[in-house]
Amino acid sequence: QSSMSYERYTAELTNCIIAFLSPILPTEEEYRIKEATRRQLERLAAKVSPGAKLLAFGSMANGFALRNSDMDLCCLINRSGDQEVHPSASELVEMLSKVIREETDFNVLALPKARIPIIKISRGSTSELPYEISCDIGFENRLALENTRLLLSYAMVDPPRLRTLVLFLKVWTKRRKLNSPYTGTLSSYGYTLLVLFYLTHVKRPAVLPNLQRIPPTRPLAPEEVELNGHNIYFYDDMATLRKDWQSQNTENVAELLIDFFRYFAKEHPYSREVISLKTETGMFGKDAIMWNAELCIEDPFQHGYNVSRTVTKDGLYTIRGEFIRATRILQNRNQRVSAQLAELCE
Ligand code: 3AT
Ligand code: MG
Repeated sequence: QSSMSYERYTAELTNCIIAFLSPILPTEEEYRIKEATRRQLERLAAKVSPGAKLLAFGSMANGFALRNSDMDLCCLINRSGDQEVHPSASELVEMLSKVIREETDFNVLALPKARIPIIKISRGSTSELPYEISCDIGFENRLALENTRLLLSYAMVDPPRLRTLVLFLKVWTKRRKLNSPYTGTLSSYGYTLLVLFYLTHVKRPAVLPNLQRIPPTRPLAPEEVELNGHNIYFYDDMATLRKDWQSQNTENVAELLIDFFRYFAKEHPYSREVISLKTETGMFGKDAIMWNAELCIEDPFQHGYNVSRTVTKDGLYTIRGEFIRATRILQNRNQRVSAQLAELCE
């Protein structure tokens, strides 16, 4: 096939992907209702601990949300007050879940004994409020707020391509049942890191710069560099970056998606390398002790922490099988692009 027809094909597939996503993005109204819910819960948290804040993280805060995605909330306790002793996360879970039960109509599940104590709340949709709410409240999870800000900053560097790719992969992984860390596959956060790795470190010319390796242009306060012993620095002056950094890569979303599937189907050295966004090359060699999991993706901030530790041997086999299937479907040009997308997400 000539390159012209490939160009036309990928342009058409790109449009089709954008059209496919548009009806499943959250509406303004959904954002408003979720924000109102956050504020309602924040008022209740302040009753339990004066000055407490409830901040959104995850997809509702980083620009990678689909319609009806869960809300991830993080409760930050005001520690500047004069109280000597602060309640533990488990105690906060007990206290706040009680107040939420008493004062709202949410279903509340408190998990004070979990490794990371959280409150899960939910409410079905009603005729007045046609939105389901499903929300996790955690405590003092400041690293999650920072990695949310990192993802948001990447989303702002190249909104059309990165956002479209991540959103499409989210739909695809959910429809193909590859998005369940509890049963051996990978979380949305993990897939998002794969896309960032691919766009920053695999694709040439790179689509994204490595924000964690661009030197700061102003003096930094200590709390911008370190959090609980983790280096959380990344370049976040997006106004300047958008002037200074222009990707030389002109590929469209479909070309990038096809090559993403091909790379993770056939090329990625799963058994040898750890993916690590913050490094110069995006990878370092596995060692037998720390990095012995099937799939290794180091968290951008938590040194030595494998985001994909939930992925089992079977899980990775399934995921790779799906990358191969996707590559095959997108190679079959006898189908219309809309039919390709439908088959891909069947
Ligand atoms: P959905 O739209 O809910 O599918 P999401 O973007 O909200 O996707 P997740 O629900 O997977 O992503 O995760 C929400 C946030 O929780 C993202 C990140 O700040 C934190 N997080 C999730 N998984 C991990 C992990 N394994 N390690 C560290 N942080 C994590
Ligand atoms: Mg989420």
